[in-house]
Amino acid sequence: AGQTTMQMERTFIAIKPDGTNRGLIGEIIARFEKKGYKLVAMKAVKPSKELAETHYDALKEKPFFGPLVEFICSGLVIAMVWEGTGVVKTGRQMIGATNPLESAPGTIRGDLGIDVGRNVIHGSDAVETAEREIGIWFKPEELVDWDQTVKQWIY
Ligand code: RTP
Repeated sequence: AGQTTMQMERTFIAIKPDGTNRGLIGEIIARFEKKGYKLVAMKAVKPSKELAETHYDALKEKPFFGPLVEFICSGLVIAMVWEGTGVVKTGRQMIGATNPLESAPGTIRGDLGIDVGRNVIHGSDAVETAEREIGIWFKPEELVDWDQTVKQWIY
C-alpha cells in the first residue's frame, strides 16, 4: 500500500566541455534543482571517441559530426540523469533551441551562449532517446534510488 513503484520519467542531461570550462556547472544544476527535478545520477567524464560517436550516432552523416565528436571529447563533461514529471520535454524547454542565437532569453542556451557548436548543454529529445542515452553513459547500478520525501510537497 502507499507509495507506488511507478517509474518516473527520466532524461539524460550533459554539460558540454564549453560549459564546464566556463564554470557553468553549478548554475545549470541549480536550474534543474530549483525547477523541482530529482537528480538520480551524475558523473564527471572526459568522454572517449567511442562514447561520443555512439551518443551522436544519429548525426553521423552530418558535416559537423567529426568536429562535434572532437569537441565533446576535448574536455570535461558532466553527465546526469534527472527525473520527474515531463522532464524530457520541460528539460528541452529549459535548455532552449539548438542555436543559442535563436533560444529564448531565460533558457540555458539563451542566457549563456552564442555559438551553435558550443551550446553548453545536451538534453535528450524524447523518452526513448533518453533511455538509450542513459544506457550509453551509465551502468544501471549508477542510478541512485533515493528518497526525496522531505521535499515531496513541492512536486
Ligand atoms: P543536443 O542533442 O546537443 O541537445 O542538441 P540538439 O538536439 O538541440 O541538436 P542536434 O540537431 O541533435 O545537434 C546536436 C549538436 O550538434 C551540434 N551542432 N552543430 N551546424 C552546426 O554546426 C551544428 N548543428 C548542430 C550542436 O552542439 C548540437 O547541440
